[in-house]
Amino acid sequence: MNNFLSYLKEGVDIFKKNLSNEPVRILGHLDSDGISSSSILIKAFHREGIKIVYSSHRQVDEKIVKELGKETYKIYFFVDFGSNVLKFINEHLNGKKVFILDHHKFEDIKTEHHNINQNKFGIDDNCVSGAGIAYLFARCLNPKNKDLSYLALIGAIGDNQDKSGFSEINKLIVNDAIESGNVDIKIGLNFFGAQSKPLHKLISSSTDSFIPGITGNEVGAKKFLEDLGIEVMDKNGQYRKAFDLNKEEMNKLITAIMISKIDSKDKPDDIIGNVYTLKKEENGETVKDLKEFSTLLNACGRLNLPSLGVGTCLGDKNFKLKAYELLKNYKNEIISSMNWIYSNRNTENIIEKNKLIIINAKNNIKDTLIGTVNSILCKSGIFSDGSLVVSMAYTLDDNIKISLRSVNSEIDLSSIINEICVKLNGIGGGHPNAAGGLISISKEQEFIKEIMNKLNIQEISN
Ligand SMILES: [Mn+2]
Repeated sequence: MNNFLSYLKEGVDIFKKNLSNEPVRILGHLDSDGISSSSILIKAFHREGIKIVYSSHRQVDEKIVKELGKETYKIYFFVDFGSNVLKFINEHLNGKKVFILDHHKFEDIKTEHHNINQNKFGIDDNCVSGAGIAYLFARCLNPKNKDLSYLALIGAIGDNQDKSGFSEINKLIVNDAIESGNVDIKIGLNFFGAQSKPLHKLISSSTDSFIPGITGNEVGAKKFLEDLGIEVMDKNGQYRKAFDLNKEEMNKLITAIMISKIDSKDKPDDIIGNVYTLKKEENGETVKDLKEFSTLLNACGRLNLPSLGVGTCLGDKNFKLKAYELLKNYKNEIISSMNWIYSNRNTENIIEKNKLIIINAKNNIKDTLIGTVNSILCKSGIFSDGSLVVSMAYTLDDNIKISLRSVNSEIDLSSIINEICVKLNGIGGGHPNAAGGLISISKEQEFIKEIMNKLNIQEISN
């Protein structure tokens, strides 16, 4: 890790040397990690009086890099992506200073530019997020930026890096977040929505963890709480939330949930974990809980309004309220997408063969939501362990966006999707446990055939 940090410092020094009065160009990925990464740089540069021009993108490819080459900026930042287009950066951004702050695996190509990526130093892409690298860059630029560490945690949570506890570089960032006094870390219920959902809804709507009699059953959840002697409503007739419970009630609830999960396959302690909250926010604010904050940013990105996310990260109240409104729409879109899937099982749109599930949503699910929907689906408990779920949706420009997730399988999804998509003249990649790709709509049937072949072979060999 120290080698990585000294390499990063070299990059910061070169950046400082090359600064002028001209604006710095920042490009960021469109997801929660990309938006928090960009916000960190924007805030840090603002503090130094550095002007910026920012845009965000679903992915970066040769076309975008080529366009950038025509712009007159001298310094470019790629955050949470860019390591996949090193070749094109070499080709089209010659003579400019380019800083790539990315954590994805990449093909190591010689470059004059500054590819600041922990993979170079043998550190896995799960140990730090794009926002984490952007944060370390900012902190090195000015120690004052330590107060932005919470944004790095939001990025890491957005990339699911907290699932089995933060490691390596992320741990260092957690320490900064504690030291800066912004973030509170407590062991608590590991369910999504602790700030925004009433308690009975919180425990019944969890897709991370299945609790018999409670998951998907609000009435059951209410009864469960009442049986424990935990009031569902307060004296004013308002539904209580997790933070309204006293310590004794919370302990009782956690124990009872663990007991009811004893026979299930997931580890009972999945339901408790670190809960990260922002001290300065009021209870009940969506952005108080870093998990919910991260989802808010994802919603802004997926619905193509990343600036609302950046505004929220920078602390702008109006942007935040607009982002909340957007989050509502986002949830409704996801719910109707899930409903489409449930009502299309056993039709030609969904193939279910052994442990392979192929969902061809065509125009019925937004391409920007297909990955999220797929993730929720894999956590919902409807498919058995070891299942691989491929979801496909049409894009506006006649391509198909593909998402590949598994239900607790160790198979490297990223290499599977890469191999097939490249064979079909498309692109594919991602992480071992969450991968995706893009192919032309003309390859729809060919893709389905290829993936069926490929995964059946995988299944036998595993
Ligand atoms: Mn990322």
